[in-house]
Amino acid sequence: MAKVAIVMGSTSDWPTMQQAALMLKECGVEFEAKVVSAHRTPNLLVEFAESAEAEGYSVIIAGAGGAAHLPGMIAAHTHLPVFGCPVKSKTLNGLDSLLSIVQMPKGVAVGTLAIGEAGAANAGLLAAQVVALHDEKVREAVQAFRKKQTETVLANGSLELD
Ligand code: RP5
Repeated sequence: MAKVAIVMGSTSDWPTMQQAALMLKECGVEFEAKVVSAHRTPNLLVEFAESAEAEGYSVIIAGAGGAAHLPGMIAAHTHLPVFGCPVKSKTLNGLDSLLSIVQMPKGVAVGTLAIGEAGAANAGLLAAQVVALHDEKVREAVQAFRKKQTETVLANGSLELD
């Protein structure tokens, strides 16, 4: 089965990136999560990205905050699809992370998600949708998730005064 890698710049990103993991779990997609820092472990980044396909990964989700170079540098070293998650930073609320990830030069692609937990969850969902292209079980799980979500919204859509 296709496997997804979730990498992040620091253990401090895990509370955010966990949302990607939870979504992949919900969709029945196998994943592994690890810390790979663009600045603190640059050699590990190259090693990870260059061996990702041989390791069995089909999609890479990369989250980082601040000077968030991890997704772009991973994309520079692999042809696998990379989804970038801007983690909310303490000083600039993640706007720095977003701008660091989204402005890739033409020719090296990162699919950038929203800042914070919603973006990380959607990175998991997008990765599951990619895997679902060739996996019937994951396709059914993605559809079931969306159906349940719609039903929940419809069931709770009537509002009244407190
Ligand atoms: C980035 O620096 C990480 O992705 C993290 O969001 C940020 C802060 O890292 P820590 O100082 O919390 O380890 O590389």
